[in-house]
Amino acid sequence: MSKPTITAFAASPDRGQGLARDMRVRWAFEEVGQPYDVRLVSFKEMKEPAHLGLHPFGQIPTYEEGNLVLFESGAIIFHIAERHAGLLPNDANARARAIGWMFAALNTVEPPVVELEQAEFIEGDKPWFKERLPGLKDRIRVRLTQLSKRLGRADWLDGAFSAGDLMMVMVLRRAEGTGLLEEHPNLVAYIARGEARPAYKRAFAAQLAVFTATQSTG
Ligand code: GTB
Repeated sequence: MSKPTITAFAASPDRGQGLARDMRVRWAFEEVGQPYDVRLVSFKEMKEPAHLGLHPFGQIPTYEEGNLVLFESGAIIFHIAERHAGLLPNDANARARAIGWMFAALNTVEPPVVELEQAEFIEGDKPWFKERLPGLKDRIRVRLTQLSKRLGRADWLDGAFSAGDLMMVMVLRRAEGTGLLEEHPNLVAYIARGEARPAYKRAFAAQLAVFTATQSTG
């Protein structure tokens, strides 16, 4: 495999908190020990033809490796996990379940979290937002409660750490600041277990370095 290149925000809107979706791809690379390059793109560049040729929706992250171009963090992590040991179990059924958790993170847990985030961003100053907020939070609360029950006292969602956990931890991190995670101490501990992994720490430091560099150079 030639060294892959991914794209990430040149100017991190989260100020280095590791919430943008290149963080999950960086973490996957670190878990499997695959070196990678990063090309930083501005918001303007993301909407220009060169980047749109890689990503039809003009977003990050993208993945380039030889002739292969991928977009969508889920597809990229699945690709990395398919080609390297360490993110998906060998047993066929366990592997299918781990992939199922990746989809659950992206399709079932992430949407209400993103909906709240976007509503705050787009409608936060509108008179109706205050009335909408409890409903938006309840939709997240339902999923967190169900997830918390399923996780119970286990370390990871289905046996050993997998790409399903990687994706779920990153999705849960996006709910930080809502006050909802704190209702489930086992989910808070689950996120902390993910963040304590050496691969996570290396990925976090790498994306933080982008923010730190842009700060120091103005
Ligand atoms: N479904 C796609 C995937 O999983 O790859 C979604 C990709 C996506 O939303 N990318 C975002 C993007 O490029 C960056 S991650 N946005 C620019 C655009 O659409 O024009 C989302 C994100 C952005 C900012 C923060 N933050 O500041 O905290 C967190 C997450």
